[in-house]
Amino acid sequence: MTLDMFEQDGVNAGQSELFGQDVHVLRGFALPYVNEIMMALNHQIKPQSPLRHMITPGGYRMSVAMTNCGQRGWVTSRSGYCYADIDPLTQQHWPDMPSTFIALAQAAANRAGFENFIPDSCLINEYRAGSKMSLHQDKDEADLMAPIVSVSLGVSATFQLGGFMREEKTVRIILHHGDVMVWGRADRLRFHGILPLKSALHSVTEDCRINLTFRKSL
Ligand code: MD3
Ligand code: FE
Repeated sequence: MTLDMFEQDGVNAGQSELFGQDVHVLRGFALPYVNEIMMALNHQIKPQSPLRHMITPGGYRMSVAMTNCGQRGWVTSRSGYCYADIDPLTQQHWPDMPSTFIALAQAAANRAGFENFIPDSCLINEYRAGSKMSLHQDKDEADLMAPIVSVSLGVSATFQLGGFMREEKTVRIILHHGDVMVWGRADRLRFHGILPLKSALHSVTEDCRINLTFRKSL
């Protein structure tokens, strides 16, 4: 077990990096929101719609544990993936999207030049040592003009940003606690993934990485 370099959290806060035309990395942008996010996750969202390992259409158990909040949630099962109004685990609506989540997603989108972003879905991904997300495209959303905003919390991870075909070469971007990515327009359909998470500890999330992905699903 290594100690994630949490003493470095925020050293690059306020910096903004641009990859390609429309992939923005806003370093440390979420730091002011972390306490409220963790409170909402632990006391509101996870108790109501617990994290679970979903099954892919191919029959594999995802190594990332997931849940959602907001009007719709992204789900996968043997019968395919989709956005669903009802949590298949609880048979209830997903937990409400906390107002601080919406405020963070909108502020990040505005900073990256995407006005009027109103997410109706927030996917919550929990990575533990070894969890990964293979290269894929996000293309289950009806409106491919809307951006996507993703928030990284806890243990750092290596993000892979590829091209528009799986075979194209990828660049690696390390995402730290508090970093926010916003992408859309020309880069909306790029392949991307997360390399297997290293075993590490972080003062806020202990042994995991949490990613919030805000989308407009309809
Ligand atoms: C796509 N999650 O849930 S989001 C997902 O960190 C997912 O959990 C990852 O991919 C995670 O579908 C990464 C971040 C992301 C960032 C930049 C992109 C996806 C991107 C740029 C272009 C296309
Ligand atoms: Fe994705």
